[in-house]
Amino acid sequence: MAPPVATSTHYDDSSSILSLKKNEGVNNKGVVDVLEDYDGKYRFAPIEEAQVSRAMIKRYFNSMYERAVSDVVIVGAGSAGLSCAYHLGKARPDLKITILEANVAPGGGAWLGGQLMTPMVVRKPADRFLTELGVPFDDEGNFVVVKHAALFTSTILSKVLMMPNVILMNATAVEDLIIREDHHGQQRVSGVVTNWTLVALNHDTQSCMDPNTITAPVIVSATGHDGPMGAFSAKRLVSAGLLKELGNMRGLDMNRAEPAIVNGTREVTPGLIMTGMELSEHDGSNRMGPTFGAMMASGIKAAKEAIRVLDT
Ligand code: 48N
Repeated sequence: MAPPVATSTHYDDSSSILSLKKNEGVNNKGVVDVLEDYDGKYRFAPIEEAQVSRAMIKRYFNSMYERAVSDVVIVGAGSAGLSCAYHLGKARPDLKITILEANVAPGGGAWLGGQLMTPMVVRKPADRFLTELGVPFDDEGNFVVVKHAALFTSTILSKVLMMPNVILMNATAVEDLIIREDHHGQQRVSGVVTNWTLVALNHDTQSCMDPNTITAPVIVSATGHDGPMGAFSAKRLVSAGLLKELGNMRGLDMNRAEPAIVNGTREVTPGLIMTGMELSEHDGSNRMGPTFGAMMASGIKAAKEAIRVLDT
């Protein structure tokens, strides 16, 4: 008996498949018949569960398909990664920028100031970035204070997510780097290996769950210092033999740490730009503790470096 022939599935959202009659819930003026009445008569437009599922599936998996080849991948949506995405997305609206964030909640360590206290300190001149974003602050002379760190993070997150050329894939971990020889015979980072974070955290509880990939000419790594997934690329460069050893983050010294991170932001290996606190693990620079100006300025510098690398 001949094997069954696979039929291509054409998804048709017409009401013929769904139980809803076409235009059900539309009144005689062609307007969806809803009622925003908080006295017990609130009425939504009707919907089918399948419409909700398909609305999400179509958009998410279209973006996965489309971003399998990106122009810039930013690993980590903390203050450095988001500052990079903002500056890059604004300066180069032609670029397909894909942010990968292991946590469900992006933002990294920038939801709080220090020791769970909420105000965020930013040393001048990084306050100019806050002004550009429209984040209000108290001016204390050499530094400014944002009343709640979440005000900075939610503002930059909303601006980045509103950029048409930037997409964020949260709950998505980078598990490895794609490293191959370029036409000069040089080892070059050319993409990332990805998996759902919950899968990445459970590899030894299941049989093999292979990853996915995203290729791009430039990867910006902003995975922060220590922690379960922190300093990911720095550690991977060591195990791949592209970095002799980790510099390991040194003790707290605000005045040394912040300029070192900003000025050290660079393409640490062909195709990979490193920014934010991950650099302190790569280079062995000091930590700065609860001041965030260097993360913003380092992210902006990483964006400028990405444009330089793309344009060479
Ligand atoms: O906020 P972080 O950890 O990193 P940065 O560099 O953006 O900002 C650092 C800053 O919050 C500080 O640490 C402050 C200034 N303190 C300094 C100090 O002295 O202590 O964001 C990194 C993001 C996080 O959201 C991680 O979940 C994510 O990167 N991440 C990853 N995402 C995808 N794949 C991975 N492998 C991965 N590893 C980390």
